[in-house]
Amino acid sequence: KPLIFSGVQPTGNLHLGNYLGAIRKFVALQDTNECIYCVVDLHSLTAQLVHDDLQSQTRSITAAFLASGIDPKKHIVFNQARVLQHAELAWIFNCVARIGWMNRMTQFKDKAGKDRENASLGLLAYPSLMAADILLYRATHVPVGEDQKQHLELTRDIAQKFNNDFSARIADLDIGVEMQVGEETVNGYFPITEPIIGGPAARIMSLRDGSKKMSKSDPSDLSRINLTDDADTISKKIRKAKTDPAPLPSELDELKERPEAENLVGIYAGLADTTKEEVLRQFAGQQFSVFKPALADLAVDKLAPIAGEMRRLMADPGHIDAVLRDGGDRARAIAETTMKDVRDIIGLLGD
Ligand code: AQP
Repeated sequence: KPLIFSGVQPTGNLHLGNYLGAIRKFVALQDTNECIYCVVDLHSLTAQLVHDDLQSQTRSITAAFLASGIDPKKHIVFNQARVLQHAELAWIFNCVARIGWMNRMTQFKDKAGKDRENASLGLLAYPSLMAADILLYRATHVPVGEDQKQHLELTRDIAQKFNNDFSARIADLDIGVEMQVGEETVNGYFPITEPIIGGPAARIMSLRDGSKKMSKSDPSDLSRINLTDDADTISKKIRKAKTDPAPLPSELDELKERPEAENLVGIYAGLADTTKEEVLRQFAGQQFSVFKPALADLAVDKLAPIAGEMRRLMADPGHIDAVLRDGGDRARAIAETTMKDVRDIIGLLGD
């Protein structure tokens, strides 16, 4: 049975990339699947240990989940730090994964920059914790933006190595499940999780530079549209977004050398829930002086209700905390069942 898991870090204001690349998919998947959505606060310590307002940022991401339409009664919404088993399984995965695997991660290289020796050990081990988040619930599918593809591949490698290394023990305990790995049918404990990536908004780029992804940590606020921006700010940022003087073409191929233009078309398609091709059919031959105001209207239309609902929810932090506490209790029950098996498989004495 499919089980969906995904997480978002409380590292700053959520932006349109987080919304279109991840949160909107979370909402769409909840109608037909069991879902677990997590505010991954432990992950946020990897790049920066001391935060001014981690608690409020954790609540704000939760508010964004709820305001976007995630139902915390039907599904599980919680913050990672409440369920200690995430850290426990991450430690075990640190011992499954190889340093070479971590060293190859492009996110680590980007975030550590030139001074790698000074990056936190947590930043290097980030994908182990991410694998633990997912596999603790034996999740089968993970909706994420394209930037997380490599980490998801590593999660699959960790699951496969664990299943292999402990295959005899898993068979002895009779707690494995049959699964298809490539051509082979194998018996394993952890599923080989599938990423859900794709659509026109899998990688939204900065509004100032079409070669950089839209990111919470970009120093320029003009580079991103925050979920909490008001209508004037959204319109201003789209008006100032970098473009080129040519009108929009009718074929997607013709946008290949125009990353900023393609990005705006992708944003429009993501917000309108359509394809880039369809957007070009509608706007072919139009100048940005026509397209940008249409995009701004659409963005305000879609985002203003979410921002309003987030404000309403943030005025009652007690309610948000209650949602996280309830979700944490339900997540912990599943997580502990997995950890009992994992301790047994490895041979760690526990209760
Ligand atoms: N630009 C993007 N386009 C599409 N999807 C994106 N995501 C992030 N940026 C884009 C997806 O949002 C989810 C949550 O991201 P995260 O906060 O856990 O981590 P991140 O990828 O590190 O996000 P940021 O905004 O870029 O933060 P910083 O600046 O702190 O690194 C993930 O599914 C991600 O793919």
